[in-house]
Amino acid sequence: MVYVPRTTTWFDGTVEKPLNREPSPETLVESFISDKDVYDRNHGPIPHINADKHILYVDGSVENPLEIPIAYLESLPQHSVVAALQCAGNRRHTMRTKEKEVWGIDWRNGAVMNAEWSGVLLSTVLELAAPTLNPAAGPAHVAFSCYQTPTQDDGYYGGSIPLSRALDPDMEVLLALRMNGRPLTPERGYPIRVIVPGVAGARAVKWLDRITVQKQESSNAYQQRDYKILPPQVENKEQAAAWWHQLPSLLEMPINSVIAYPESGVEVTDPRVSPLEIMGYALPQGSKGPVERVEVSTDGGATWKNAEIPTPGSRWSWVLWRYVYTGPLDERTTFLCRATDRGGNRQVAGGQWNLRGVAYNAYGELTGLRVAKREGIRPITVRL
Ligand SMILES: Nc1nc2c(c(=O)[nH]1)N[C@H]1C(S)=C(S)[C@@H](COP(=O)(O)O)O[C@H]1N2
Ligand SMILES: [Mo]
Repeated sequence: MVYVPRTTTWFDGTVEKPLNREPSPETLVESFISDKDVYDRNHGPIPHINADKHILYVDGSVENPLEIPIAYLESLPQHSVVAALQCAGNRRHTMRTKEKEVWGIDWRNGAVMNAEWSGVLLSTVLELAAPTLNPAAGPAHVAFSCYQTPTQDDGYYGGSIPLSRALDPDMEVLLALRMNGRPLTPERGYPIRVIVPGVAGARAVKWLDRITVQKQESSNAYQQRDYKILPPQVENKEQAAAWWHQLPSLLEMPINSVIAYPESGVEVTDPRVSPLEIMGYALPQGSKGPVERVEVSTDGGATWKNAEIPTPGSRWSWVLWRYVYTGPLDERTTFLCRATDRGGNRQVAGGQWNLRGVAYNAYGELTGLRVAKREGIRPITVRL
């Protein structure tokens, strides 16, 4: 095994208290491209890396193991993709409150961002390394590892995806050096992170040290014993222990949409006096984007009306949407939303409860609005 030097100059946070936060609902749906204020999801401290010293190792079942400096990656053909990055635990708060207690960070709707990522296609680097495994002939995976810091559940952070996806340029798996045209920040994985469009954020390994072609999935805890949909009868960690190895790792994320703003329970002006503008985002299923339609129902899902999608989405992006309501309103009025993507996937009513609270995609919901005596919350200005 290669020795991977630690290129961190200093760490932000600790293994015990990593940085985990999400933007406010207003900020979340402020613009189609998310920029400064985005969610942070960490299982350990944030390394601040010296990119001049950083080497990306490519090894395992390859003809040519590689040791690639960041500067060399900059010299390879660059590729850009607009893609959403979403934590598998996004919306966990809704699953917990609508269904039953779950175990994990209490993410609301904000563990997702949409950005333009640029760098080198993973398929380009794998071609240079020449994998000796044939995905058509048997199990084959590409594992991504970051050894800069231990994590809460393992000695490092890692994840993997099938080799077939990694080799397919059409899947646009990226070794990202930039976000929205600028070098990644330390929080986003500087100097290099993986972006796997359509796939749970857990595989988007930040501060990437090593890419390994191998028969098995990554042996890291976050591939093996987390980020999986446990069956509904599993209700505690002890029961989960017997299940992890039998279940598939989360890969593609499901079709989804939420109402982000306003939030349930706030005061608004009577919509008959001043139209109520509700807005949210919608995400396609895996590679089946873009989201082509978002609908809103005010009668429990009996009838649906189209929301407006001011900026059309792309294959891997989210869309932001808006719906203007001018009808009567009381605390029981409930708005539901559902998305449909190009592949024909449409969100359904119920979310599948699971102990880890991952991949929740029940209809988005807004309820409990109260008509303000004077003036309700002010509409926000959005650049859709
Ligand atoms: N090295 C490393 N990469 C990581 C993680 C981590 O803790 N360490 N967290 C993963 C998870 S679970 C998610 S959802 C995304 C979050 O990326 P962000 O912090 O840029 O939002 O990074 C992934 N990559
Ligand atoms: Mo995540």
